[in-house]
Amino acid sequence: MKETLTDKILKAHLVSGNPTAGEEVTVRIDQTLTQDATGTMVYLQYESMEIPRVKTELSVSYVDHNTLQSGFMNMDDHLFLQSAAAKYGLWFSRPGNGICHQVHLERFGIPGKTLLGSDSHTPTGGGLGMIAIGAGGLDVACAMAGAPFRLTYPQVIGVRLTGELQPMCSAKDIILYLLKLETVKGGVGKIYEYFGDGVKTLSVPQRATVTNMGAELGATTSIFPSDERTREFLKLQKREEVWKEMKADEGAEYARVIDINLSEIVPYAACPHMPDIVKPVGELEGMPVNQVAVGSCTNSSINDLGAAAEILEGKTIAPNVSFAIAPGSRQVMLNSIEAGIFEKLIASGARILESACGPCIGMGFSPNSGGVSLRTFNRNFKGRSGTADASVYLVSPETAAASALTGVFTDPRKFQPKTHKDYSSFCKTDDSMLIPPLSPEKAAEVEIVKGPNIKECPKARPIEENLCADVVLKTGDNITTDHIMPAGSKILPLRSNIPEIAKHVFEQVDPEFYERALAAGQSIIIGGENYGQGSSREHAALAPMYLGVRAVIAKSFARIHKANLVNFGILPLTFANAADYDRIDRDDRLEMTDVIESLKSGRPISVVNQTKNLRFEVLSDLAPSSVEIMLAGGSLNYTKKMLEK
Ligand code: MIC
Ligand code: SF4
Repeated sequence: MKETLTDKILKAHLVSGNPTAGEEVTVRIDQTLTQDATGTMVYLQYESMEIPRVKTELSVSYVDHNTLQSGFMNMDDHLFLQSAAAKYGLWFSRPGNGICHQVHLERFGIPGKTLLGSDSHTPTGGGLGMIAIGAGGLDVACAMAGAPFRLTYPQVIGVRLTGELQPMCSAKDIILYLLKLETVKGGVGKIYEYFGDGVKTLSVPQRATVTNMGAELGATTSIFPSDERTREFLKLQKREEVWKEMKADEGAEYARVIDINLSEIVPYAACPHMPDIVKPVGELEGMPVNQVAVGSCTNSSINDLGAAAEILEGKTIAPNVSFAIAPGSRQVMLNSIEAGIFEKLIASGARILESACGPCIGMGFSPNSGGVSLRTFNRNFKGRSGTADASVYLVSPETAAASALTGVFTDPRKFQPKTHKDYSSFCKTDDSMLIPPLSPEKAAEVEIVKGPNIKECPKARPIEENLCADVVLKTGDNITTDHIMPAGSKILPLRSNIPEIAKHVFEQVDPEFYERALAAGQSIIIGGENYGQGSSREHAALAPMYLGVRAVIAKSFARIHKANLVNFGILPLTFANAADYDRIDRDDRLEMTDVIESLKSGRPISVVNQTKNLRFEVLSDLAPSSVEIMLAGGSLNYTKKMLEK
């Protein structure tokens, strides 16, 4: 049979199950990555499994999110993570070394391997021909402990690229165009596999921009073949020995094929407040801009900074614009200095930020009230920038730079710079901020350091046969994990302290949620379509669990969040008849009976709305193992038992 690249890699890693779209399978994980904001919980959970050393081929703990250290909490977390990495045999990427996805691509990714990361943009590794999947922290902890990763075998969508990008049009515009076509929920249960003649025209960092932001499609991941361009990239990274060719068989069958002619791609922008509200930049031209930022794991390679620098060379940004850049890694920063890119950017008026997530997650550089901010990032959810009423547009580095210069939304094709260089040969590697794993003997002596803000991870409860609880919140469609568990510089430092961070659950949606949920004791949330899209943060399940949320009934769920709900013992259910959504209100009392029986037999669960005296049915499409997890009281208990066996 002619196989897709996805099939080849997944089948080579298959541990159990039938590799057919929609079926549950488990796969072996070769590499893992964590970042600090999700990582503290990961290592607390790993610690409780009592496994002396990680069982993966390679695991890396990065610090890139919480690097704004106003107070002791963040640095305490960094030291905890450093000591846990030393104790359990991981690499540690020190704060300031760069964004996990950028550094992993440069220093660790290997074509054909599987990578599981506790961050939703882990699919960046797909740019190198890896199956790189974002997951909740607990799943990553389990993978480090040697457990295979459970996933629904995806549908493989082929994206055939032809033609070549035109000057000033960029990889970001390709993925924005795809988001326009497919929407933020179009990719649930799917892997986007790129193929065709156009592939070779894209460098690895360009491919990584596309696979990174494929996360916004809701996809399991995205992947490019590993070819001569991949070899070139790895050679520059002095890692050519890990290269191998990886591609789909000629004539492989995809569930569906999307054709994209790169020559027809124009500059696009995702408009407030969703990555799929995409318009050509031409339609937005002339709108005044207050702020511009180039960086994030989507667009912070040397060529991204170089493209911006070429537009700005010898000129000064508009007086109404504040312009910042955050290089993706120290390596990118050092090479950009050598290539003269930094000089051009600084001379044009750019503010230089640290190599970290920074403004992407609301860690500084928040826009002014009601401000318009153009960012080369991947998410523009309302309030994520730290300014509730700001309008954030997601654009390419070219559009960002052109608009910084003019002070208004500008199609970059108006600026054809004197030079248009490929800077990728500026590639001195820099591992000075990477600490390798210790030997098992030395690791055994390491003491794990925990500051006072690091509190134990609360435990899930097994589900019960009957559940009677109030609806504490009813939401609309596309609720993101940023709505459920906001981030930003004030809340992120509480990631290691669930009782404290729980006070902020749904804060922007309903400021009284916390008090009401606490008072209810146990409760149910009603959601619309694509509930829980966006980040992998398990805090969006953990903190509601801590507040007594026992079930979420929604029209549909995003993949990672649904898995996180199961991991922490919250039942994800969908309406058998979507119209029932309209017949429930906040504060209604719902009663479910025979829950366990129905889950096991796959029958719908019957729900009585006691307040309205109505009956309706909800469905659970949980695989048998997920039902087992719910019965065991969460994934940690379940995995411990499995590993003991
Ligand atoms: C994000 O981009 O939303 C984050 C912050 O990187 C998250 C992880 C987190 O919340 O810690 C993600 O994408 O998974
Ligand atoms: Fe960091 Fe932003 Fe990338 Fe998330 S999307 S990993 S916050 S740079």
